[in-house]
Amino acid sequence: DHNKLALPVGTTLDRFIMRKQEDFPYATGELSQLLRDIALATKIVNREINRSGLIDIAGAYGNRNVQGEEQQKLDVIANIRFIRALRNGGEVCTIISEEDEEMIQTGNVQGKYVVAIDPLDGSSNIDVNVSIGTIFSIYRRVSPTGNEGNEQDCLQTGTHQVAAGYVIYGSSTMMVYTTGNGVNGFTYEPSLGEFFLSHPQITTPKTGAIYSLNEGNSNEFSEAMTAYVDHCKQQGYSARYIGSLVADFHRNLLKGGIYIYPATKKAPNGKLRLMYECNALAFIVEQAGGKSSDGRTRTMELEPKGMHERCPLFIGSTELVEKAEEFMAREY
Ligand code: AHM
Ligand code: MG
Repeated sequence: DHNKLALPVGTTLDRFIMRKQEDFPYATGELSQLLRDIALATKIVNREINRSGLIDIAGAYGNRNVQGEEQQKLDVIANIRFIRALRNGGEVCTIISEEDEEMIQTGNVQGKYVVAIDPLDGSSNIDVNVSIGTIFSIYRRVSPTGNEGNEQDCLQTGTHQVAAGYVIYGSSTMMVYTTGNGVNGFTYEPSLGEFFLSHPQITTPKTGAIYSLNEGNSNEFSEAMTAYVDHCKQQGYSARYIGSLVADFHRNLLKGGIYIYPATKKAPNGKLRLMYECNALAFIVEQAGGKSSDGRTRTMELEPKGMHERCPLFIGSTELVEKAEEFMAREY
């Protein structure tokens, strides 16, 4: 059965998506098209990001774009690019975006899919030339086609994701995604404008020696959380925190480790968003053999109540997440 053979390193993303579709004999190709739409938008956003350092220089000469508008911020540009690609692609009826309070109707009422996206995460890192990312989840709509998508379509639990991925705009640009059959990573070759398979079938180490959280908030931690951080230090783990979720997650996925954005006294649900940050990474980490929870409940089983809802995030190597959950379960 040739379809089940692993595809070689160097396979282009387009070819990879096409070949994977052949694994599902009744697939219509719509999900494949949707993934290609996202990849296309990613290339455009990548180009904008790479030029971002020059925008201020251009600005200093009073440059405006052709419409005479001031240059927009990159997270706004990324949002526009992804929405446009998903609208033009036609497979998506409704989008939830970190950048928009309300759901976005694409007008494609026949579209079978719903996308939740953080178009540019970690945007406070742009101005200082540090890695940033895009995060996305794809769901099949539950309401019948022919109408706009509704809240029920947008507020499914993470277990219903049909695909999820992220893009890291780092020293290289990479796209990592899953359709529920393992995780694959593709590295962008800018001179060719193509993503190539570079990290086939990613598995995350069962354990690791990196812990990633914002310890500046430690006065706001619960006793259980403080005890777990002490445990990490006693174990001699390295602290690594970029402050850019995708970059911190990506490093830990490859090297083994745990990323935590805990509940704090000021922010009892933490900071990160369930629908377009946590669920996607949870799907990926589980597909790579790792774990994700809010400290108690599996992330993908959390019942979403709102599109922009927050939840604590404990994600990474299975042994480390389980140990952290043990601490969180203790009474203090
Ligand atoms: P953003 O969506 O406003 O960009 O915030 C999300 C970012 C994550 O990338 C990162 O992990 C986290 O915020 C860092 O938060 P903090 O600065 O509180 O440690
Ligand atoms: Mg974000």
